[in-house]
Amino acid sequence: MLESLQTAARYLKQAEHIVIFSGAGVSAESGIATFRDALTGLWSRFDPQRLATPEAFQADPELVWGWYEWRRAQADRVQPNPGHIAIAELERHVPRVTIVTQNVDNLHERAGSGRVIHLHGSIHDPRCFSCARPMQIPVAETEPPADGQRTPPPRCLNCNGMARPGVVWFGEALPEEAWQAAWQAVEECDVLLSVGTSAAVYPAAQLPHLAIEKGATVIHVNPQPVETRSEREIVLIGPAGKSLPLLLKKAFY
Ligand code: BV8
Ligand code: ZN
Repeated sequence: MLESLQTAARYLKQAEHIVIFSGAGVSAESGIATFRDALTGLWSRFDPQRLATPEAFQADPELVWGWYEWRRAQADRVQPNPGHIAIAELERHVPRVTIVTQNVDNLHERAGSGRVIHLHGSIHDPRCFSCARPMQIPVAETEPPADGQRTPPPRCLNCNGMARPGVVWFGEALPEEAWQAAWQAVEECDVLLSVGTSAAVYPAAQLPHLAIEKGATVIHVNPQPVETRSEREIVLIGPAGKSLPLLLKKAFY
């Protein structure tokens, strides 16, 4: 690990433009379960890939809306962790930093990161399922029960349609502008820091491969081993909340 940390720090120090490609793992130490663990209680018997779809919402809006409201309340209750904070601090040392997240929480923003590209939308931007009009829906005052509850989605004032979470469900296209901006940033970067993702979801998971193709160095930060295919990939095994502060210390202090 030490040798890879030193090598990674050297690339970070020389970088002009870094892309941080983050997944659910970067929010794990804040207490937000990763996508696959986000199904407890009421939802534990569901497969997330089946629940995070327009079909599931149309079949049972109260079940799906309840799941997202439980997750939204959880995201509001937790704090950014040292991993998010180290990522925000990078902007003080590297001329150009672009954050491309698969996450639907706003912990990068709350840690102080400037521009954050959300490939899979945001749980904080509900909108009307029918007319797509943004809807301001305060998070429930009362803490949702631990095992979650079915909740009828509020109705749109414009067309009486149901509120839906502002996330990209499986089978839905990624926001065009976000995808283009992410693709361009990855094409131009010197280093792509892939933090806390199993890179199992497409098209987002193409981005680290694009970085390698364009000659960048890819640094993976993950407690689990990551399979690599190029000698320009470095793996730092460990939780983001520990590895990222260490990496910045090595590179800039
Ligand atoms: C699309 C929002 C087309 C919702 C999410 C077959 C092959 C290839 C593709 C497909 C296929 N069948 C279907 C598809 C397409 C599908 C897809 O990729 N499916 C996969 C499962 C095979 N993709 C889509 O449907 C996409 N759309 O293709 O549209 C189209 C085009 C035009 C017109 C119409 C349609 C849309 C995908 C977006 C889905 N929405 N999120 C919600 O959150 O509820 S994805 C969701 O799952 C998360 O956002 C996350 O990105 C993803 C994975 O979740 P997790 O596994 O929890 O997180 P992650 O992968 O990041 O894993 C956690 C990692 O962290 C682990 O590696 C772990 O070791 C690590 N970790 C843990 N602790 C720590 C840590 N790391 C660091 N520190 C720690 N402390
Ligand atoms: Zn509407």
